[in-house]
Amino acid sequence: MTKVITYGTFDLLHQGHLNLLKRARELGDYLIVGVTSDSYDRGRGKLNVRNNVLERVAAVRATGYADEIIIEDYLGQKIDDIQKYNVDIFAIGSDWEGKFDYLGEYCKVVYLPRTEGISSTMLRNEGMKSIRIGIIGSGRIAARFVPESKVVSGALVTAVLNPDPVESQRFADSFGLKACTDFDDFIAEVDAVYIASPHMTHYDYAYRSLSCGKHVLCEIPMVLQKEQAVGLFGMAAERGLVLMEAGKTAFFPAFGHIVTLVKSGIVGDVVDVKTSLSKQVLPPTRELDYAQAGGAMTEHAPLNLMAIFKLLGLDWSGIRFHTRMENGVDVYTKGEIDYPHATASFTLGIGVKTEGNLIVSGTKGYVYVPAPWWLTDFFEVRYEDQTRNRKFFYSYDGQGLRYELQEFLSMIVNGRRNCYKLTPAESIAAAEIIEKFRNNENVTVI
Ligand code: C2G
Repeated sequence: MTKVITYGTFDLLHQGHLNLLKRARELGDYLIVGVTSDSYDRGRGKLNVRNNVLERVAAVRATGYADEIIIEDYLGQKIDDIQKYNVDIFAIGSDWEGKFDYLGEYCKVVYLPRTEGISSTMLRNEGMKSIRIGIIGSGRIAARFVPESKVVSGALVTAVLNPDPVESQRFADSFGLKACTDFDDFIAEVDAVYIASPHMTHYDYAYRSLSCGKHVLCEIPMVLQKEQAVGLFGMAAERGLVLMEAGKTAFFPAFGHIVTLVKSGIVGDVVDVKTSLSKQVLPPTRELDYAQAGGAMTEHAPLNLMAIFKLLGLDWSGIRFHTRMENGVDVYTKGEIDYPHATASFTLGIGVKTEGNLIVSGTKGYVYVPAPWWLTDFFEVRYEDQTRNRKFFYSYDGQGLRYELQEFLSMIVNGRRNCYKLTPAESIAAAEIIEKFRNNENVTVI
């Protein structure tokens, strides 16, 4: 009996897939189809897959060509499968020509002709008009955002707003965008906005954009007061718009895995979460400017609080801060948060250097995420018995901003209005804690 194996995502199953499966089946007597898992696809940069793995497996089964269906979940699995299932032929479409020659050591490799004129990407884009995105602000993060947007299907950055005409034009020229200096001209050009302007301008821009019926993705910290956050999320809900805080790490593949592993009890009950993040900056810069709400808290608290909230929830009861101030700006702040059955702390610096790791301590073991934890692609679960330690790697692509944008777009396009990766309640709680600090509540100056 000749056994054939082939792999694919098989999203929005189409004639090209059918032809491929039929030809693969005809190469032998028994066809195994490896359907990629959702997390494996995300890991290899396929961010826009529409059908989930169960739907894709069902679609492949319905073709009648597969004698057996398996799930492909990790890099290198093909070699394992070929040996495990005693496969004679590995078949794949000719768009992969040459890429799988290395499997020739284990079985015969056949590249089958690809069907021209049809693809999942084409079907995904069909009837879907691009979402025109305007960027408010033209600084460092805005410049990183534009290239990232190119890999998210349906995203089209078209305009930039900066009241300074020279800045606006410079940014627009470097990315081929329309330069705007007036909000009304700008907002008329777009379906959604990405707010990447200085902190103090976020609320006003978000409010005005939502008032004009536009979806909003807003950089951290979204706002500096709880009531402002409550107001904006209320407004978005009332108008059926998406409002999302761009806490990038919350959308990283590895961070999502840490949360799900911890929730499933891999370290037992969580008793402590400790996060730290420092980025030293030199004057003159916005981060060190009191008038622009600079400081370690406004700069770094949102991501660190996000991690604490995701791991311990929102039923915290108290918070204390210790801080070092220079020229009215906190260059170092340590916060301690009380939970009914746990403790949490964050250590943030812009004028002080600390280690930048994340440690989740539990009754059975702990998760260690090395610096820079907020750009997570690796973490380790450690136990008293070191032989049980496990390391996990989940790479992210590019600058990592594509994941938050992909979620934002997916919510808009699919009419979904809830996002579990970073919820409104979590963003509101972050704003509340930043506000407490700025109001000097429980702050000890050191
Ligand atoms: N295919 C085809 N003709 C098309 C489109 C796709 O023959 N018009 C083939 C592909 O070449 C592949 C299979 O259909 O053999 C599945 O394609 P995808 O769903 O795009 O999956 P892919 O990303 O190619 O997965 O481990 C996964 C594999 O490496 C490939």
